[in-house]
Amino acid sequence: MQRKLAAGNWKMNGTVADLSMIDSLNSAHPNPGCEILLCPPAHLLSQAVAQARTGPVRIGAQNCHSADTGAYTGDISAPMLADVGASHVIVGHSERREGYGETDADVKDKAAAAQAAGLTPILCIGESLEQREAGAALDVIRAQLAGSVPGNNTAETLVVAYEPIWAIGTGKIPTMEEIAQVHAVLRADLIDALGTTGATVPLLYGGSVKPGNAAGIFALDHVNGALVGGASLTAQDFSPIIEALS
Ligand code: G2H
Repeated sequence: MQRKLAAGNWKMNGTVADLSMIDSLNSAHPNPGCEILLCPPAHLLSQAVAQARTGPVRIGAQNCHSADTGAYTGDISAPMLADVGASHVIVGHSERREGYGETDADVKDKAAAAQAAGLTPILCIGESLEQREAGAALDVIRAQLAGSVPGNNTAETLVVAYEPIWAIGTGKIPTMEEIAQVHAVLRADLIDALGTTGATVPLLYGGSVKPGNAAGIFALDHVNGALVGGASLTAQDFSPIIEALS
């Protein structure tokens, strides 16, 4: 059985005042049927961790460097994130792959660094619209999975998120059949690569998940939760998504 995870990715949004959302989620979901994770920007992590302590909400980061320390101005390492109490870190989001040229090898190194620091990487993969229209979606995501998953994994130390790039922040989502097809292929590949661990690694869908479409997506086989962007910025939007998964 896979763990269920509702993960919010705030991207470059959020202020100290917005962290009050953590209190709202902690009181609204005292015993949730899924893990709840919020990934605010790095400057809010310490305070978010402190604020989350009284309930089930956990705090993750949006990126890490693959080195532990060094002359990397502006970067943050996985041990630093663990030091402030983060539990997860997103790696390989398409906004990092596209905007910062991160390759599968970079993502694999970051995921391995996260695991070595005791963090669970949420490893993102997904095809562009051009790749989907060319009929190459499955080949692209399978290659990204094969190239990005680090060597040593347990069901507790890896989460994979399928995020079609064209669905991110656009309000468009694939058909339920398309999501189900991709997740079935990813599950099979994870089992091939990781054996029994691959059967239990949580597989998330991400890309324009909203209160109105979450239940339909969560009903699909091999969908164990969601990586949510825009709809994770307020408790009003994120709570019903958590409830749909619980
Ligand atoms: C995809 C998702 C969060 P949104 O990037 O990872 O964002 O839900 O806004 O499409």
